[in-house]
Amino acid sequence: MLDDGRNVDSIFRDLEEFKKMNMTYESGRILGSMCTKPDPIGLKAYKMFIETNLGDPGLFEGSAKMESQVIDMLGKLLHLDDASGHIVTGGTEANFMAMTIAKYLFLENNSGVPEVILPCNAHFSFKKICPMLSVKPVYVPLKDYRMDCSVIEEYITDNTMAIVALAGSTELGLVDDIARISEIAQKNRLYLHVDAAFGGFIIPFMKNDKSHPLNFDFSCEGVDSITIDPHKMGLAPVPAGGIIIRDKKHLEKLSVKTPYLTKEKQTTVVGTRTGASTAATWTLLNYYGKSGYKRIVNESISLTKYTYNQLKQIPQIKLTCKPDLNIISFKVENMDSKLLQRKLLKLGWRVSVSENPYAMRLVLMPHVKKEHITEFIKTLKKVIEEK
Ligand code: 0PR
Repeated sequence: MLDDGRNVDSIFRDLEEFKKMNMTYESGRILGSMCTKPDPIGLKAYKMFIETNLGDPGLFEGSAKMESQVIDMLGKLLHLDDASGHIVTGGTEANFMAMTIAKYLFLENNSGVPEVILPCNAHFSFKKICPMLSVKPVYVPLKDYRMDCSVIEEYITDNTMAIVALAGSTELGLVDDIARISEIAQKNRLYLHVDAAFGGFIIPFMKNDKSHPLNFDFSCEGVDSITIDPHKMGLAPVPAGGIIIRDKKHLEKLSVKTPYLTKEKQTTVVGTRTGASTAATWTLLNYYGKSGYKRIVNESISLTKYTYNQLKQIPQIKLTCKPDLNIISFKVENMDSKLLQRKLLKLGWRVSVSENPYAMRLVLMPHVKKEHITEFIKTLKKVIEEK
């Protein structure tokens, strides 16, 4: 740090330079991100509440009221009346809270090392959470890229504290058979957490496909908690994650006394935490309503179908699976995916490569429009043909 401060104009000139180094969502060239350009209405609300701290809610009672209304709205969206939960920093923190609750419940009646059963394709946040909580992860293999429900029970032991299932896997956007997993959890009296960090703001707004229903929420009676992130398909600015909990008593397991604050206790991991994310989410839920989100989601789903069909017509391309949501995975014959990724990057396109399966991954978020895809397909064909 300098001894004396600097001239504000020169600082902002530097800031402009830093900003130029960033990619922008508007360019339509970010094809591997689960975040998108924040909606301007949400952003306006975010800025309006930027100084608020939900860690001391007695000072910001309006913000605290908004948070409880957001949790109520998200609960109802997920078919749960009287939900409890919080707006948190993201999916990682939401999953962390759910796993902590499951561990505390387990320890009430057991003394062994707790185990959590989760699909092999669970998000890497669980690779952080399990060691932090000293919980043993037990990975269940996949069948057709989804958790293989037929073998889950083989992995249950006396030390199993919970099952985790996915509604929108990170790599392929696929949804596990939550209805069936919910029955398994109920039968074995196990805590069930659904990681719908990505799918939570998509599935409730999709047209229902009767031949392939995506039941994933609290309508499945065994589901105890759900991660649902506004900063993904909810269009809220980062950071905005959501944890929704069926049983109020479960959230209370996280309760810690905060004697000198304006409220007696906290049930979040983070102490000082912004009320801006809650304000943005509250605003967007009210502004769009179900019909607005349906429009946004269905535009992304239609573009996904269009892109899928375009890619299908390229003979060298092999698509991994039919998408459930707005993620497409593919390989190019005789071309390494990382090499293709680098070539596309040189041409200005940011595509990610998934590990399992090892393949190119496109996430069709709302900032991606048809004209970007047309341009991208043209570039992709050129790169493939140059080989
Ligand atoms: N659960 C699932 C299913 C996820 O996909 C993610 C993040 C998380 C939990 C964790 O959420 P937070 O990152 O909010 O803690 N999935 C994306 C991923 O890892 C996050 C992301 C978003 C990555 C934007 C890149 C990016 O540009 O791929």
